[in-house]
Amino acid sequence: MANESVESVARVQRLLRDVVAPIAKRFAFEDVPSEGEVAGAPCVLVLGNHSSGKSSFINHLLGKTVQRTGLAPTDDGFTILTHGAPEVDVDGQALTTDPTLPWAGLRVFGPELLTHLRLKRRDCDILKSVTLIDSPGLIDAAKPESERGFDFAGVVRFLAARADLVILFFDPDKPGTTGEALSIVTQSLRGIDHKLLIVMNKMDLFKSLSDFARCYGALCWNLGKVIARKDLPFVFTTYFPVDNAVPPALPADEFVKAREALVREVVDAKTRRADNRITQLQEYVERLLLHATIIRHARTHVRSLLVRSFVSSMGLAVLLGLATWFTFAVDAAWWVRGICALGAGLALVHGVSTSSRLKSAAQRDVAARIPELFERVFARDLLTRASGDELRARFDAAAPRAQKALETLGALSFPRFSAADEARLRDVVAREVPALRRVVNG
Ligand SMILES: Nc1nc2c(ncn2[C@@H]2O[C@H](COP(=O)(O)OP(=O)(O)OP(=O)(O)O)[C@@H](O)[C@H]2O)c(=O)[nH]1
Ligand SMILES: [Mg+2]
Repeated sequence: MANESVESVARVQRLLRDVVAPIAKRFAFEDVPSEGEVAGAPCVLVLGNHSSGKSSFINHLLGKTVQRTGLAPTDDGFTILTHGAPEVDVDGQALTTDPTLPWAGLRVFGPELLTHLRLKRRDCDILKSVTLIDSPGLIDAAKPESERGFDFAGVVRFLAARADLVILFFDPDKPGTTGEALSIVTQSLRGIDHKLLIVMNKMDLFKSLSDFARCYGALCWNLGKVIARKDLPFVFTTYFPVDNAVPPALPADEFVKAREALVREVVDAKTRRADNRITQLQEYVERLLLHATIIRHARTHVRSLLVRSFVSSMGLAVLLGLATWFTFAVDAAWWVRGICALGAGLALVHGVSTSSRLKSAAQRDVAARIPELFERVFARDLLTRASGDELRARFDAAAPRAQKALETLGALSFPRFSAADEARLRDVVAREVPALRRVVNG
């Protein structure tokens, strides 16, 4: 790696450790990417429909059969392929507890994922420059977490955020119509267009040009519905030579060129690495800023509710207290004095007990009102910013975590999100990130 890239990766690590991590911790935000993750080898994540040829593609890259392939669903887990000898397989438990490996962050997805996760160390040339990740096939309906056993969309989001290249496979059988493929593109791959490559595989299966055109059109149509861009990304139309396949009916030259271009993209993933680490830092800080801002407003909302209720119930107690004092001053009848004193006492008790009840109710309530708060607080930005959609997408990604933090810990348990902390984070995005990009891109 060029010196500039090494320096910038080290700078990203320092910023995450010294500036960003302490603020993330204060606001119960996700852990910052570990130093191992930031410094780890370039990584390519392969996703796609069940049986679309992901494992065949990986075997093609490796130059030998490492991954099992077949028409029945063959992979129900994630396989990380890295370089090394001797060739060993490491299970999910071991690979997420090994401090020398950058995968400890996957433990948050629970033990069920660990049984669907393995690492294969193989002595293949391409693995010297990239780590490859094979994944379970996407299926017709987005399965709920209970069926997959772990948060599949979350794991894909986690891996995609760390990958330098994400390759999404489709095949003529299901050109983008799979429920899970569409939901993965909308939920987990949002905001990573810059490193997303789309592949339409098994071109050798087409018998005629019209079949090809219909399938290609269907894929673009379906992607157009979920990719929030004016222009569609380039689609690599290709096929991989597999055993017992009949020769392609359509002229194959362009498909072979696309295959070679795709392989080149994988080999060159390392050139994207420093840039992706900077993007990862930027996106993390932007998400954290939004998370802390949501908590700040939730906290202010709860506090002002409490202050208002306290002032109104205490106002009554103070008023009745003054009235009691007055009745004593004018030496009113004993029963008038008694009623006033009793009223003041009751108002005081009521005020104190209401505010403690209100405190827990308001904290529960504000967690559910986050979307409403967001619309109110960011109303101007959502209307006037060219990137209003982006802000909304970032909110959609940040809201569940903020909601959970507020529900479990309560808005009042968080410290104030100070102007100094906010300025520190904004400085990373506005000054440090562009400076790092200038160093990397020359
Ligand atoms: N004709 C043809 N067959 C292919 C091509 N790529 C893969 N296949 C075949 O399609 C079947 C599925 O391929 P896999 O590589 O196992 O697909 P996968 O995406 O890994 O499938 P899952 O792991 O089950 O999601 C296998 O029988 C492959 O031999 C291709 O380009 N053309
Ligand atoms: Mg497979």
